[in-house]
Amino acid sequence: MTAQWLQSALDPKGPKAEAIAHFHWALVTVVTIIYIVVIATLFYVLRRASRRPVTLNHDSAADERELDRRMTYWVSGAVAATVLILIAFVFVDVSTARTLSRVGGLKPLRIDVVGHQWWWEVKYPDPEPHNVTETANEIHVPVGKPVIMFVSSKDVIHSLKIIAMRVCQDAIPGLRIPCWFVPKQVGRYQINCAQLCGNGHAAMTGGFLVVQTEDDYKKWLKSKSGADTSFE
Ligand SMILES: [Cu+2]
Repeated sequence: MTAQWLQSALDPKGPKAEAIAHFHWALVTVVTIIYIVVIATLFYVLRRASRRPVTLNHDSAADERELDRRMTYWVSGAVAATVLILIAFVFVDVSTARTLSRVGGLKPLRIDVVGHQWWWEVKYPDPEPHNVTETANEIHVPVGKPVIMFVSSKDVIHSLKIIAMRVCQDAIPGLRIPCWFVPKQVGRYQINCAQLCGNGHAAMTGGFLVVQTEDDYKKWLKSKSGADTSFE
């Protein structure tokens, strides 16, 4: 299994990533429609103005009043439409934020991820110390299960970024910051560091999130620790 050579933020592999992708496409769609309407109106007005015969009495008081009336009408309409669109976006924004803050499940898999110059340390905690599993640069998770990662750093500020899951969490020394995702598709997804963390920063793209079937995940965890891999 190889990693995708192109990491796309528009190719979501989990519900959190999907919520952000939907928000993105809603914004792009509305903004594109507004752009087309504005440009079409501009061309319409230019065309109309160029065809209108030049009259010498256009500055009469009656014409002025009519122009003022029309301008007030159009500007008021445009302002009202803008306010309505902005209010609609506030609702979409809040609903997306609610989706992002909700942990998808009561019993998520808990993983500790610690940034180092220049690699990721991954720990699978277990009440039995001898069952704690540790890996370097590979986060293995079962498909369809919610995962909470507690992100930290040993040295400088790093940022754990998994584009396919829309995870981007700063790793800060002294803090253990939770972030979550639910992987929806088996695969191997690149991990990046999104904070310039020293001259080996580029090497931190060597990490991968490996999403496996539950059986494969259990086999992998067992091969690493010999532990009972039930986390439900
Ligand atoms: Cu880094």
